[in-house]
Amino acid sequence: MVVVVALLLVCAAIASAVPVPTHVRFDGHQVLRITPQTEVQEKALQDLRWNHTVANGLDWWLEPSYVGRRADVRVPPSAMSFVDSFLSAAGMSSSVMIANLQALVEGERSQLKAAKADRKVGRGFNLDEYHELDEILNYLELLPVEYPGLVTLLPIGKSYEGRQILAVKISTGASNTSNLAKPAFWIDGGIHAREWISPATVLYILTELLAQYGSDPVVTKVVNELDIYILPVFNVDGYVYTWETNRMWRKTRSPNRGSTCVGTDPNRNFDNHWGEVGASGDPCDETFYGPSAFSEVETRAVSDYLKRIPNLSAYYNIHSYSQLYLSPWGWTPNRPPNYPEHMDLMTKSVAALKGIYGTDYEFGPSSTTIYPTSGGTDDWTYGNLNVVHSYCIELRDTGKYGFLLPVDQILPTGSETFAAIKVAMEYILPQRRV
Ligand code: 0X9
Ligand code: ZN
Repeated sequence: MVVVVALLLVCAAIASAVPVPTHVRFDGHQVLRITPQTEVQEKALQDLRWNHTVANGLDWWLEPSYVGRRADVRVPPSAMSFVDSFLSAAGMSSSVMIANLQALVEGERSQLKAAKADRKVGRGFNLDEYHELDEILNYLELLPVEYPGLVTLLPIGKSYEGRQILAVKISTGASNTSNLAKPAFWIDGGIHAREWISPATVLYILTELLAQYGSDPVVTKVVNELDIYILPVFNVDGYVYTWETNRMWRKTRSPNRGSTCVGTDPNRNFDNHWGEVGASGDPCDETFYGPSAFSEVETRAVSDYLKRIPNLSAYYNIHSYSQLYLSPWGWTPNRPPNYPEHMDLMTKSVAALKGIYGTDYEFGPSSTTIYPTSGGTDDWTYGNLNVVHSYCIELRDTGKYGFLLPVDQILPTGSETFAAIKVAMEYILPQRRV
């Protein structure tokens, strides 16, 4: 009896010492949509964005840009009256996209729980679910066993918190028709932690490329003729943090000197026009560009790896949401030298995407199609590595669920995006057939 009681006490002591992660709550947080109708309103919205965001705890799900273009912002209850009066002073109205974010977060969590219970009875890795980082890494590690001679694991580096940044390479081996390496095609997902549909879609693409190799003629051709590099989760620490603590986390998880705010936006941390337009110097802002270009161990690891890939011919950086297909530049509205080719590839790729379920995507250069940004991955691969076909895709949806895209949209998003990517893969082949 004494032993049992003592054991219980020891267990209780251990349990109390191990912190149970508590989830950040979003009770009463609303996501509002605001569309400026005049240039004066556009300026007022920029003022709200760049001068009142951190103080009011605003979180821009879709940054403000131009007259007639929507912007989405998460507003905590404490900031609601400030935002209301700010908008009415500028003669602007808003519509409610999400009335209570906490309800959506809880709905997602109970769905995840049910899916996890199902998996325990042996359903394995399912493409129609969102997965925790461990499950994704375990899945990747099995691929070279399942597809020997086709898949190799690429340990790109370690994150700030020491996690593996793991990519895979799909390749049938060296080209035997030329001395030049095959064209390399890179896709990464999960650079922004909360955009869960991004890793899910990248995993879909990876899986289908392997599953359809040898049966589908287009897949067989692109797999034979390209070296394909796939990194499903770029920002691993952030991704884990969205699962364990804060579903709305975006940035990395490295601390900032002189601030209690954590993290840098990895898509503002690349060394191309770093620290310029559409990025913040405030560590508490979601678009903090970091203390220096490539300050983040994750952006350093990925960029160092990209530099070493022979014949890198296409770079894809996958985000959500808004249904946009974006080409360089982000930092300037000026058209880059390859603008006609970019538009040609995007026209064909977006048409293939639409051909699956009729989903509409807008496309064009980042700066004018979404909003200006600097220090972005694709500007760096295009401008610094001369990767002509460097793109950023913003997946589903257009704002009904935003980052909380329901699981029943994972497979449709995967298959339409796969159609778009296959067209891009064929497009960059040396003997183009598209
Ligand atoms: O702001 C971003 O980093 C991207 N949007 S997101 O909502 N996923 O955060 C858009 C980036 C556009 N700029 C470039 N592609 N350079
Ligand atoms: Zn993003």
